[in-house]
Amino acid sequence: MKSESSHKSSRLRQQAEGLFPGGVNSPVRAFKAVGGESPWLERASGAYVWDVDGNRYVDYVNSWGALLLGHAEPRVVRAVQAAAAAGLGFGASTPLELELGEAARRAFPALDMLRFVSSGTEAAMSALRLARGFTGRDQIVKFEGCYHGHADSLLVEAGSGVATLSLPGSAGVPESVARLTLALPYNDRQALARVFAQQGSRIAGVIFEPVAGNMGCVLPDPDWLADLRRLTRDAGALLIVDEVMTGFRVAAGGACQRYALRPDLLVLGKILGGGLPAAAYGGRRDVMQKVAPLGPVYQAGTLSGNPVAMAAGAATLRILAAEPDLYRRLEAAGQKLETGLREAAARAGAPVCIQRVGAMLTVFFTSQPMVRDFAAARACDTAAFARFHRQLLVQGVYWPPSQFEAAFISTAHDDAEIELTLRAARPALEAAYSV
Ligand code: HOZ
Repeated sequence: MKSESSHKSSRLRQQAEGLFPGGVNSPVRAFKAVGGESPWLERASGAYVWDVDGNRYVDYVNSWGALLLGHAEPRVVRAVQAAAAAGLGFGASTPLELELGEAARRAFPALDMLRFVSSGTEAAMSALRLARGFTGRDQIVKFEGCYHGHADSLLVEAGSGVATLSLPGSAGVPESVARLTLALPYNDRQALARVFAQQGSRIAGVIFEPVAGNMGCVLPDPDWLADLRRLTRDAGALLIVDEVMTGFRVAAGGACQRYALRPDLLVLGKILGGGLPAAAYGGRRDVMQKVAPLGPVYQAGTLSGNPVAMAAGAATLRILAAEPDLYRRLEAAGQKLETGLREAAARAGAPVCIQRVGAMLTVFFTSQPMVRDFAAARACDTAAFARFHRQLLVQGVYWPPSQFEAAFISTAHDDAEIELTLRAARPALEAAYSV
């Protein structure tokens, strides 16, 4: 149980409110959707984070999924220290880029070539520009509730913070830009077929999360995945798989491996950077050869391939490659958490729908048997989720502060942490529906 102290956190929050919009540098962490006060964190180790008031929490945010090996993994930290000591950045090529690039390509055979950037937003935005530059077409298709960062074209019917704050999109995105993005319901084969029948020849690319994590964890229908590949290929449009969340998480080779997907372009981030800001886009050689300086599609970045971030990513991928048993352990931990949460919900009489792929999971507060799309996710009882979240936090469990985000398990989440979570979950599930 966490102590009642939140004195320093409160003081910092007040100071931050005058400095940062909403007191934060990214919206979901303001806890607007769950209420209560967000703890200010100052250190972390393994499965735990500590706030500035000395309270400890089992962490299921894990830097929004970036930390598959848990916080401050010693081998990753050592690699970062060595790289930092050798120079924080050069704005020039370094051998570490090759090491991480080759490791990414081994995991994702669809990556004939890739380009490093600094964030998932940048990677997805660049992949779209490339799809448009390669095909000479303007129209993009995305799916409601999927989130691909905050580039203008992608803030249409988006998940994550946009869904958390119940926004239809974002102010500042010109209507003329938004009109070039078609948002279809996730998993809807008819809607997809209709759009391709009507305007397939105008579509540059289709971008999607192969397991959605930004409307909560929503699994793909295998037939829909097959349609995506077939329809894009037949129409000469590019299939862009956004594996920022799922890459290296749902399998060593991400959702591409798990669902046998062969995209034209792939977007990676989070685990790729081992906890530091690194992301990438890549894919078919003929497409990537259009990127500057080889081709006419321009994209650049001072911090792209930053050696400290490359070192963190390379150390992480080295560990993943050396420990193939790691995904079996993650699956077992995910299974234990899911089963325990189901039992706790049944005992508490709390109607929930729990969806999981490997080490990512969401507890949807709904009596629907399955959440297949954004409409179903949005129909969940977000007030019940908020009560669940607040109770978990009081008991020392830091769950993602939105119904529309996935919880992430790391290899540092052992039996002790899962059991602590399940002990906290029982009263939290009871509290969820007791008003
Ligand atoms: N969009 C990220 C989660 N899917 C970050 C959320 C935040 O920190 O506000």
